[in-house]
Amino acid sequence: MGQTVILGVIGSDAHVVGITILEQALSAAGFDVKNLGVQTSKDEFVSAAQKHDTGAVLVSSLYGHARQDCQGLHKQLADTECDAVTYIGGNLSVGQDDWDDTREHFRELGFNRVFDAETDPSAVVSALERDLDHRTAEPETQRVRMNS
Ligand code: B12
Repeated sequence: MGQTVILGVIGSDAHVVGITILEQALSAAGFDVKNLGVQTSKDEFVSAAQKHDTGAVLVSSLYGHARQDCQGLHKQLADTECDAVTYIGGNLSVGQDDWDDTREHFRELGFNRVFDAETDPSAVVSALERDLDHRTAEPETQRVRMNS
């Protein structure tokens, strides 16, 4: 089993399709995904991160309230001495805000990486593999049958 990754949709947000796709992609890549589902509070992210001694906390938000919902999350994680990498992704602002400003805002909140709504799940897998130095199991060496 690979490293544990916590995944969930923060706040009152009920958009479930994105995290379902991410869960499938991350599980297929060998991560042990704990999907907290939609409408997950900050406290639930923090206690799940603590309980599973997770390598990464992945926060999803689609409905436009991410800025408010994520306030204080990193302080709560730090208070529990959680050193997981944190990513956020989805539709992170209301309307057509400038993406550079949006990314900068979430970096300032403490997120290690910020992903937009066009994110391909394979990009998330690659980033996590790099950040967690995640190594997928070596494929079994094929035995070569020697003909006598
Ligand atoms: C389907 C949908 C709904 C469904 C959700 C059904 C369900 N249970 O999932 C329903 C009808 C319930 C709904 C409700 C609402 N919705 Co809606 N919804 C959508 C819609 C059309 C598609 C979302 C979707 O499933 N996309 C497909 C998945 C695969 O993509 P994704 O979610 O974006 O996820 C990908 C990436 O974003 C990224 N990603 C996502 N999360 C994360 C996390 C991490 C860590 C990473 C790395 C990547 C990542 O990777 C995913 C895979 O590629 C979008 C518009 C759109 N085209 O995106 C609006 C949209 C998200 N909804 C919107 C709104 C406003 C609402 C409501 C507030 C409307 C209302 N007034 O009631 C409510 C909110 C209800 C709530 N409490 O959440 C707005 C948000 C606007 C904003 N942010 O500025 C959008 C953008 C529509 C719009 N253009 O206005 N919605």
